[in-house]
Amino acid sequence: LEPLYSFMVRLRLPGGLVTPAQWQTLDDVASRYANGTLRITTRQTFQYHGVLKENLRPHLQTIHQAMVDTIAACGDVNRNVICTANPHRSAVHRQVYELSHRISTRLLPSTRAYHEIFLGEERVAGGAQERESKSESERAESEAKVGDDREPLDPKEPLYTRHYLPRKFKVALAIPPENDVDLFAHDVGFIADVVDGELHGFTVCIGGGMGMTHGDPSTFPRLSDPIGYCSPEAAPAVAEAIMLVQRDNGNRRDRKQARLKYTVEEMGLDAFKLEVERQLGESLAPAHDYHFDNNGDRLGWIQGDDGRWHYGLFVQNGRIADFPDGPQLRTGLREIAEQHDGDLVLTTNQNVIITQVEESRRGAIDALLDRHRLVAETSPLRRNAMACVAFPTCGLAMAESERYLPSLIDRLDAVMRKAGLADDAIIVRMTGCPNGCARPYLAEIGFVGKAPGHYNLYLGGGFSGQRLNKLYRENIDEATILEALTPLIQRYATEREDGEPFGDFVIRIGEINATTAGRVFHQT
Ligand code: SRM
Ligand code: SF4
Repeated sequence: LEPLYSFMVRLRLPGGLVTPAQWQTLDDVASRYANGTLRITTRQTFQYHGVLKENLRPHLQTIHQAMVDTIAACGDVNRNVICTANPHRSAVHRQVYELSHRISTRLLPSTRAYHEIFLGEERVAGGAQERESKSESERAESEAKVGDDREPLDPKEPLYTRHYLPRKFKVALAIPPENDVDLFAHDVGFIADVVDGELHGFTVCIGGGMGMTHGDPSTFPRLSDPIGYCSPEAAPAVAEAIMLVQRDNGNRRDRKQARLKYTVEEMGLDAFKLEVERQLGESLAPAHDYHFDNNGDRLGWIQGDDGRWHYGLFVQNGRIADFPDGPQLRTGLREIAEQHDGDLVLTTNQNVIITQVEESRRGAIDALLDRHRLVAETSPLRRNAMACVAFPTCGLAMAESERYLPSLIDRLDAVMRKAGLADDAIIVRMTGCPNGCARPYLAEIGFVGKAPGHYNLYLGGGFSGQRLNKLYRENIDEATILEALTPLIQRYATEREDGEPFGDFVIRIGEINATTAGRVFHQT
C-alpha cells in the first residue's frame, strides 16, 4: 500500500494579477483538489495545501486551462517575480507589472518536463534521451567541469544548464515611495525611477536575502546594495546577467552559503558588478537616488490615474477561507469575482486588491464586502502584521506562526490601547523558523520560532524596509514577550519624537543597536 502523499502547490503568478475568470477556477480547485483554502503568499501568489498525489495532475491540468502554471515556483531557479501591486493604478504600475512578466518569462527553464509529466504533452525527441546518449568520456568531462564549479553548457537549457542554479533566486520590482515588496530582501531588486509620471529606468540592487540558521553566524539576512542603473528595456537582460553570474560563481558545495548574498560577500560587490557588466557587454549607469516611506499596503478605497477605484482588502496572514463567526473570505471573494469584471491583485503583504471599480459600482462592492463581513474592525498593528505558514504544513517549522500570531496581536493590541497607541502602526512579523519566509528581519518587532511556544525577539527594523533588525531576547515564551515589549511600547507613547517609527525609537533610546550590514547582524 502506498503512503498517502500530500503536496503543497504554489502558482507562478508574476505581479500577482488574477482575472475574475481565473479566480473562479483557482477557487474551484481549492475545494476539488486541496484543503478548501487558498493561501496568499509573501511572494504575491497562491499556495494550496493538502493536495493528494492522485489529485496533483488534475489540479495542474485545471489551472493550466485557466492559463496558470506552477513552473519554477519552487526549486533552484528564478522564483515568482514580484512587483509593487496593482497594474491598474497608473501607467507606470502597468509598465512595471509587464516587466515582471517579461523577466519571469525570460528566466524560465526551457525544459518541457512540466508539460510532459503533468499535462500529458508527448515527449519530444532529444531532451533527456539525447543527453543520456553522451559517451562515458563526454559525461566524465562534464562532471569534472561541474566539480570545478563550472556549468557545462547545454543548448537545450542555456540558462540553467544541467545543474540549475546553486540555490533559489528572487527578483522584485518596486515603485517608490512604496516598498510593499521589501525591495532589499531579494537577490535582485529594481527600483523604478519615475520622473513626471514617466518610467525612466531602474536602480538595480543585488545581494538581498532573509534566510539564516539559528546558532550559525556564518548565515545571516542581508539587504541588497545598488550596483547601477538601467533602462526599462534592458531590465530583463540585466536580471539574466545577474542570474548567470550567480549560476557560475555561487557556492555549490554548501547550500547554506549558496545564495547570491554570500556570493556577493565572497567576491565583493565591485567584482560581482564587473562580471555582470561583462555578461551584458556594457557598463551599467550610476545608481539613482530613491526614497521609500513605507512597506505596507494601501488598504481601503484608492482612486487610480484613470479615475477608477481599487479596494485593498486585508486578509489576515493571507488565508482565504470562510471563518466560523468571522469573515467569509472565500465565499465573498468568489462572489466578487462572479459579479465584478475587474481583476483581483494579490500583494506581497498577503492582501488582495479588488481593482477597476467604476464610481457607480463602488456601492455594490461595498455591499458585498459587508454581506460577507470581509471588512472587520482591525487595528493598524494587525493590518501591518505578517506570519508565514509554519505548522501544520511546513516541515521546517519549529514553532507556530500563522495559527498563533493573531492571538498574540490581540494581546499586543491591548498593550497598545492602554498606552494610547490604538491608531498607530508598528510592523510586526512572525516566522516559525529562521528561514525568514515572512521577511521577519525587516520588521520593527520580529518573532522567529525557536521551539514550540518560544521565539527569538528582534527589534529595530526600519519602517520602510530599509534596515534589518537585531536580536533582543532569545527563546522566550508569550509571557516574557509581553514583559519585554510592554515597557518599550509605554515609553514609545510618551517619549517618541514627532513621526518617529518604533524601530527608530528603540535604537535612539539605546535599547538596541542598529544593524548596519548583514554580516554584523549577529553582533549585539
Ligand atoms: Fe519560504 C522554504 C513557505 C517566502 C525563505 N518556504 C519554504 C517552504 C517551502 C518549506 C520547505 O522548504 O519545505 C515553506 C512551505 C510552507 C508551507 O507549508 O506552505 C515556505 N516561503 C513560504 C511562503 C508560503 C510563506 C508565506 O507564508 O507566505 C512564501 C512563498 C513564496 C512564494 O510564493 O514563492 C515564502 N521564503 C519566502 C521568503 C520571502 C520572499 O521571498 O520574499 C523568504 C525569504 C527571502 C529569501 O529567500 O531569502 C523565504 N523559504 C525560505 C527559505 C530560506 C532560504 C535561504 O536562503 O536560506 C526556505 C528553506 C530553503 O530554501 O532551504 C524556505
Ligand atoms: Fe516554514 Fe520556516 Fe518558512 Fe515559516 S519561515 S514557512 S516555518 S520554512
